[in-house]
Formats: sequence, C-alpha cells, structure tokens
Amino acid sequence: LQVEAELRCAIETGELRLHYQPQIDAATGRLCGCEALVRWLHPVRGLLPPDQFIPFAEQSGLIVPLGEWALREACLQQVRWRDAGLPPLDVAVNISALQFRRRDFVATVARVLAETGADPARIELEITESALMDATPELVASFDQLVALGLTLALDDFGTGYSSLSYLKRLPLRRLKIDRSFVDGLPDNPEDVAITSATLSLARDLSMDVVAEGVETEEQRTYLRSRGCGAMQGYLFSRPLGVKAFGEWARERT
Ligand code: G
Ligand code: G
Ligand code: MN
Ligand code: NA
Repeated sequence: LQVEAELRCAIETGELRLHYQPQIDAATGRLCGCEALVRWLHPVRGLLPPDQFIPFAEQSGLIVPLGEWALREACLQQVRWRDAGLPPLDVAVNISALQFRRRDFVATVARVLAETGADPARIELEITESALMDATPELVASFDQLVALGLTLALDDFGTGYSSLSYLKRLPLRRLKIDRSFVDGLPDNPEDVAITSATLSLARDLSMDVVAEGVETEEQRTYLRSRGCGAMQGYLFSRPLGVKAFGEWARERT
C-alpha cells in the first residue's frame, strides 16, 4: 500500500522517465524506430526498472494514469526529435489490458495525439496477448477506431500468452513481436527455430510485419534476417537508453 501511495505521487510529481530501445531495420541495418520503456527515478532507491513497480501499478489500477503519462511523454518526445531534426522514427508504447478495456481509451488516445501534435502514423501501441483473451465486439470496435486514428497496433510477447490465434483474423494488428524467450535459443535450439520460422511464415501470409526482441548475438541476427524478419531489437544493438544517450546513438548511425 505504501508503494501504491508512493507511485501515485511519483506519477504526479514527475519521477517517471521513459527510456527508448532502438529498433533496427533488418535489411538495411538502420535505426527504424524504438520502444518506450518506463523507469521510476526514485528519490531514495535510484532508477527502478519496470518489474519493480508495473505489477503494483496493474494491481492498483495506477497503470491507467501511468500508461496515459507514458503515451503522452512518448508523443511529446517524438515531436521533440522531429523539431531537433532527427529522421522520423516510429515510437512504440506498451499499453496494459486495463487501459484497453476502458470505455474512454480511444478518446484518451485521440486527445493525447491532438494535444501533443504527434504523428499517429509513427506511434505504435503494443498490446499483449493476455489483453485479447476475450476479445469482445466492443474491443474489436475500439481497435478499428485506433487504426482509423492512424495508429499502428502491434502484438507484444507473441506466443507466450493463452489466446487463440483467431484474434489475428479479427483484429487489425500490423506487427507481431517475437518474444525474446524464442529468440534466446536461435539458431541452434530446434524448438526455438520451429516456433520462430512458423511465426515468420504466419506473419508473411497474413501480411504482418515482425519485430524480433532480445536479439543478443550476431548469429541470431543473421538467422532472423535470412528468414525474412523485418526488424530487430536487443542488446546486440543497444539497451534501452535515456533521451540524451538515445539521441547520441541515433546521430552516430544516420
Ligand atoms: O525495460 P524492461 O525490459 O525492464 O521492461 C520490462 C517490461 O515492463 C516490458 O516488457 C513491458 O512489458 C513493461 N513495461 C515497460 N514500460 C511499460 C509501460 O509504459 N506500460 C506498460 N503497461 N508496461 C511497460
Ligand atoms: O515490452 P517488453 O516486456 O517485451 O520489454 C522488453 C524488455 O526486454 C525490456 O525490459 C528490455 O530492457 C528487455 N530487453 C531488451 N533487449 C533485451 C535483450 O537483448 N536481452 C534481454 N535479456 N533483455 C532485453
Ligand atoms: Mn513491449
Ligand atoms: Na515483449
């Protein structure tokens, strides 16, 4: 309960930060986008990773204001980068199931886009399979409305949840993110190879793009590129970086 009160306060007083992990175009090797990942700059405990507070945020419902803050901040950052003359970047933001399920979610997103002036075509919302467990007609409708706003929808942690594949048919998802637990064993582990190549082929047949997460080795990169994976993210390229470090990283590579 103490953490909850502290986190509520942190959102209001501006102790949260976004770090950005580069995403690389597999064909060209160039920076094509980034994923925004929240951190808590705690006055006593230092920079806290999300696994130390996102679970509390989910339990308490604070993930709703936290998630809105993250979306707004990512949109503002995209505008700052644009104003600073960086080449246009896709920015992906993680959205919790609790956020998606709120009746006012689409209106909130529309308001944040309007207030920040961000380019919706370059904002991607990442949702996890668990958020789609019971994709009601209302949920499907709100996905269509988000696409109508110009946003891209991506499915995070693909293959790790309990959902059926039918949501791929019903929902306007543009990208699949291959979970790093499957990238880990590439290219030697036969199960990881089977799951990854099946995912890539499924995505190709459904005209979806794929991002592989947790790419750490040259061998993983070579394998994924040879199998037609469009984009990659992982420590091989960069850890998530603060705004300043990300800007320097990006400038060195364009
Ligand atoms: O940065 P790190 O790899 O520690 O992130 C761990 C996980 O925390 C991410 O995979 C993501 O699921 C979650 N996470 C990070 N930032 C956000 C956020 O802004 N909103 C939500 N809902 N989850 C986030
Ligand atoms: O949204 P998601 O939960 O997938 O967030 C990605 C998480 O994975 C972040 O917490 C990020 O710090 C972490 N991560 C990113 N790249 C790598 C990597 O190459 N290896 C490992 N082990 N973790 C990574
Ligand atoms: Mn993610
Ligand atoms: Na993920």
